Amino acid sequence: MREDPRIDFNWGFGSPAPGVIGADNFSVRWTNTVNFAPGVYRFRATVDDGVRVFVNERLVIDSWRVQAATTVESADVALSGPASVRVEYFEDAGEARIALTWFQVGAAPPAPCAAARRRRLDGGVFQQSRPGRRADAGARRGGADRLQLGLRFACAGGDQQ
Ligand SMILES: [Ca+2]
Repeated sequence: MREDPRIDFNWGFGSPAPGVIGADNFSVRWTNTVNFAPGVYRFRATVDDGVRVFVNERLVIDSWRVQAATTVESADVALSGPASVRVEYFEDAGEARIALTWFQVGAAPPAPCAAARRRRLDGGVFQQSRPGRRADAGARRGGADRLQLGLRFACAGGDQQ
């Protein structure tokens, strides 16, 4: 195990760990949790030979083959907050190289329940907070949280709060 600050290696005909790993026929797996600002991202890998990239366990780049240096890009991936990123790499023979970057290509898409949330806000979410269990909980935490309680309620069934 070792830590690399970034994935950007050009080992050429050499080994990633001389004396430990040979120059050919090896594989590497990097894992990390990355905190993404809400947005739409693309992942890009330049690789010789094969690479697979998983984001939140979803395969976003699949180029698992023997090949000369090739640049491959994922489709758009919507992310918000921490996401697991796993990169699997293998070298068959000859030159070895792997670089991974990602970049934002757009603003965050609306959450699944964002429209419902807006409707609820327009309709006066504060009226949801009449005396009762939820209102009591909100009152203890202050007005802002009372609004949040209403939002959570509005989004019940969605996968975002
Ligand atoms: Ca190679």
